[in-house]
Amino acid sequence: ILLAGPGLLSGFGQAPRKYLEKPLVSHIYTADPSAHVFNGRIYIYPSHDIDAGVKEDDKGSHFAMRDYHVLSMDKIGGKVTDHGVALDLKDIPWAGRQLWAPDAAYKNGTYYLYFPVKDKQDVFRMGVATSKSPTGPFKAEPQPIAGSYSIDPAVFTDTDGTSYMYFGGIWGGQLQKWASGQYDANGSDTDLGKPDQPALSAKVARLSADMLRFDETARDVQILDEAGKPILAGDHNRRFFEGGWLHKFGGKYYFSYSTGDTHLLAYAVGDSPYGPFTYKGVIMNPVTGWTTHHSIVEVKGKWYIFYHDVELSGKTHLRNVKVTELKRKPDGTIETINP
Ligand code: FUB
Repeated sequence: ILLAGPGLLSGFGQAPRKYLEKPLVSHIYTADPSAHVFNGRIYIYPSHDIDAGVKEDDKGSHFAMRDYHVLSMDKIGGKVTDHGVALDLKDIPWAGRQLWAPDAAYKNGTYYLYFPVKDKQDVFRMGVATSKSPTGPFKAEPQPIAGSYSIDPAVFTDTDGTSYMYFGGIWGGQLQKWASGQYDANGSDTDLGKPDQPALSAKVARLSADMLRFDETARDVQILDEAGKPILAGDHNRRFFEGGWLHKFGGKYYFSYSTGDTHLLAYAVGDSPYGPFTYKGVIMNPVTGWTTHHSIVEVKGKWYIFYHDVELSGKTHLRNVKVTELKRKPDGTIETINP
């Protein structure tokens, strides 16, 4: 965990940058911010952290969230509005527990909220809920998305209008339990224990035109090193852990993600939404707290990264969302942020 402030870290050859780095709200705990611009306004779809009194463990059982709030603001640095409960666990017919990191999308007059939650058998699935307003309330579909599993949905819509969902997370996110194609309840709670083998991949699936289904079986999001070889499972500084996000810049596809137990946000670049993606570096060094989870969005010609740390509480399961500017070098590579 890096304890230095931005003032101590400004001398690494980077141009001076303005860090906003204040919790966006402090009346509730928020995490996993997925930010979008809809009709010129910035909307943030975070997890709503609570202290549910569940003992901390490596499966993330203490992240026992029960609803979502949507936040919005008219500009970066502007007043943040909390629009109240947008979706409640009790209104999702198939859900058991743990509403984790959501994302949202818009198409043809409807807003879609995508969310991971454990079903009544304690298996993470992805759900979708709809609303005519970006702030909800959202109505959940009666069943999870068929073929979905694990956590951390991130929906990217390409310039041709095709939408894709990226998802997955190892350890408590259960991705490793699907390695055979079927859920293995007795599978590992961490990874496959094969450090010399290619790491487990995030998944991507094209969404149907109505945005409610997968249009194909989910594929691997391959991350390669500069030599074109898959990043290995033992390479904890570079392998995918959770919290994937896809954005497009300069005609290239940037897949960014959390490395989990090494607490980095890393990224890889490809020529197609399906990849493969070549590892390029670190977007953000560790924040205070165990997890970090981000989204990247363009607002009025500038790029921003939304992320979280635990400044307000000092507790790993009570997080607060923040935003800062994302800067690129002339070749399109991203400057590493020292939060
Ligand atoms: O908020 C619960 C989980 O913590 C998310 O799904 C992960 O990405 C991590 O941030």
